[in-house]
Amino acid sequence: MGTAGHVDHGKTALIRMLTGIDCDTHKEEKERGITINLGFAHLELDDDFSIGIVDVPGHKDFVKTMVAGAYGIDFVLLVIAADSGIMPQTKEHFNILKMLGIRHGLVALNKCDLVDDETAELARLEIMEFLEGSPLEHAPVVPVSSITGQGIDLLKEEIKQIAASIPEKKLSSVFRMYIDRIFNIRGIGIVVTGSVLGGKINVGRELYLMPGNFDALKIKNIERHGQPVDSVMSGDRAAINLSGLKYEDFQRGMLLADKPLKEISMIDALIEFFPGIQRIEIWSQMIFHTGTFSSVARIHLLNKDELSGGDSAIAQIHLEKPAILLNNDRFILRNSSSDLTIGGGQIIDNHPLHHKRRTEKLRFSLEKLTNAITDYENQAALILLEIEKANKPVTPLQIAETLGKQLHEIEKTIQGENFPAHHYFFENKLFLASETYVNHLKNKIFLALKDWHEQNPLKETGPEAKELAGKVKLQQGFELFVLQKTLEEMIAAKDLKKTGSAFSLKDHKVKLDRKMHEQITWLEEIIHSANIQRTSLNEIEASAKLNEIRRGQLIMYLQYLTANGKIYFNGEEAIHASVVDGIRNKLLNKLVETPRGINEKEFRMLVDGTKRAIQALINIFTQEGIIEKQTFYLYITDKGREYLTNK
Ligand SMILES: Nc1nc2c(ncn2[C@@H]2O[C@H](COP(=O)(O)OP(=O)(O)O)[C@@H](O)[C@H]2O)c(=O)[nH]1
Ligand SMILES: [Mg+2]
Repeated sequence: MGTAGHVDHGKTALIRMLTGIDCDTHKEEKERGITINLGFAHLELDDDFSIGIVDVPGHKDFVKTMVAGAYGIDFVLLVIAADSGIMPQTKEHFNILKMLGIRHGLVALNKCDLVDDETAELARLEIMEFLEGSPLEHAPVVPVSSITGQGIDLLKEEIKQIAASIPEKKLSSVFRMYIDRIFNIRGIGIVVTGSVLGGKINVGRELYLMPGNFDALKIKNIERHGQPVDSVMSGDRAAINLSGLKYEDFQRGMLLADKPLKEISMIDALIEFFPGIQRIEIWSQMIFHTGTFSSVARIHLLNKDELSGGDSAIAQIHLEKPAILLNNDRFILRNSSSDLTIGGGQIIDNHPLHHKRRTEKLRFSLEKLTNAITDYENQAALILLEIEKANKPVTPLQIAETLGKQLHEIEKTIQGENFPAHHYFFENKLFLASETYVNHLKNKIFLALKDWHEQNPLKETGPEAKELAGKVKLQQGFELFVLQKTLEEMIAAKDLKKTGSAFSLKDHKVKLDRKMHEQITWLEEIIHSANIQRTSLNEIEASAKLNEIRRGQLIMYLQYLTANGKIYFNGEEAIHASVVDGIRNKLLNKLVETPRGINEKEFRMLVDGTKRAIQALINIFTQEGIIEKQTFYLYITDKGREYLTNK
C-alpha cells in the first residue's frame, strides 16, 4: 500500500497511528516537519498477513520521489484532510496513480477531530465527486483522526479487505526491483531495498544490477517487513543482502533483475496528457520517470502533430540516459523544469526502429501494436508482432528475452494450435519466422530466378540450390536450411519446378525470337559443315562473327544446341551430333573387327580429324561407356557391342 495526498494532510501521522512506525526518520524531515524521502512501514493484519507500506512526500517539490514510491504499489491510501479538502497535490498524485495503472485503494478523510460533522460531510461529498468516473469511484471513504485514533479500526478493516481482493500482478514474470535505498551494514554487507515489480526470487539465487556491465550478484539474505524470508515476490517490499559488488556500484534508480536485460534509450509508447495541460507539438523535451529511474527525454509524436490535455498519442521517446524498460511498463512525464506533472504513458515497444518519417504504414502498425500490448491476454498477438519485427527466424528464448518474459510462457503460447508462424527445427532447436519474412524470402527467390532466366533465356532449367543461395544471400548453416525449406514449399505450391537439382520458375520456357532462331540454325549448319576439322571454339567464334554473333551469345547458343542434343560441346570443341553418330558407328565396327584394339593414331586415320577433335570424341565415347582405353589402345566394351546390335 502506498500513501498519496497533499502535504500536511496527515499521511505520515496516519501511518504512525496505524503501524506505530514513524516514517519521517531523517533529521531534516524532523526539523521541517515534512516528508522528503520515501518512508517504509508495515502493517500486521493477521498472524500470516502483513502488508508493506510506502509513505510518500506530499510536497510539490518532491513529486519525483512520490512517483518512485507509488511505482511498485498495489493499492493506494489517499489521505485528504477534512479541514482543507481536495488540494493541488491531491489531484496531481491522483493523476499519477491513474497513469501508473493503480486501480485499487481507499480514502482516509483525516483530521476529523478538527471539524464538525457538517464540514466532514461536505468534505466527503467533495471527495465523492472528485472520484466519480475514476477507478476509485466506489472506494470506501473512511473518516479518521490520526491524533485521537477515531476510525482507525474501521480503516484497518477496509485495508484488510482491499489487500485481500487485489489480484496478483501478472504483467511480467521476470523478477525486477528498482532500488530505492542502499545500506552498507557492518558484518552484513550491502543491503538494497525496493518494491518487487514482478516475478519471484529466492535466497541463494543470483541477481543482475543494471544499467552497467556487472557480474551476477549472489543473494545472501532477504527480509520482508524486517523479518528474514526465503523468497519475495511481485508486490512485496524487500530488503536484499547481496554479495559481489561495492557500495559505490549501487545507485538509486538502478534495477535488479533475475536475468540480464538490454539497456535501451529509445522506446515507442502510448502517452497521455492530464486534463488542463497545455498542448505540445511534435518534438518536445520532458523528464521521464519510471520507478526510481528518471531521465531527460525527447518526445516525438508519431500519429499526431500536437497533443493537448486529456488526449493521447503514440510517441517515440528518446532518453538521455540508458534505461532498463520492458513493454507495458508505465511512466510519468514531467515538464523540463520539473515543476509540473504533464502526463504519462505505457511502453508499447522497448526496442523500436528509429522512426525518422511518420508514414501511414508506421502509424497503422503502431496502432496495431498498441492494441496488442494494452491487451494483456493477447500474448499470441504480441509474440507474433515480435517475430514479425525480428525479420528473421528467432528462437523462443530470444523472444522471451526481448519481451522480458519467461521461456515457458512463450513456449506455451506458440504451442497453441493455430499459432500462425513458420516453424523450423534445426539442430534440435526451434526457430519461428513470420509469414511476412517467408513471403519476402519467396519473393527474393522468385526475383533471383526471374533474373537468372533473363540472363540465360535459352536454358531450359535454372540454377542449382548452391548458386541460388549465393543470389539470395542465405549461404550457410541455418540460413541455407531455411532456403531449402522455402524452396520445398514453393515446389509443393507449384510456384517452382525442379529438374534434377536445378530450379526454375513454374512457367519458364525458353524464348527464341526470330533473329535468334535464324542465328542458331545458321550456327548449327556451320558446326555441321566444320565436321571434325574446324571444331575449336576460336574457329567457330571467327565464323560466328561474320553473322554478328558475339562470344557471350555464341556460348549461350552452343549450350542451347547441346541441351537440345544437336551438338556435342565440351567448352572447347563443338561437334555436330550427326557427325558424332557417324563416327561412333564407324569406330565401333572397326573395333569389332580389330580385337587387338586400335590406337589414337589409327582412329585419326580412320576419320580424319584434328587431334583435339579426336580427343573430344574419345572422351564422349568413353563417357558413354561404349569404349574403353587401355595403354594407348581403344577397345569396344560390352555396352558398345550392345549398342551395335540394337541399332
Ligand atoms: N489534529 C490533527 N492533526 C493531525 C492529524 N493528522 C496529522 N496531523 C498533523 O498535521 C501535520 C502534518 O502531518 P503529516 O503526517 O506530517 O502530514 P503529511 O505531510 O501528509 O505526511 C502534523 O503536525 C500532524 O501532527 C489529525 O488527524 N488531526
Ligand atoms: Mg509525510
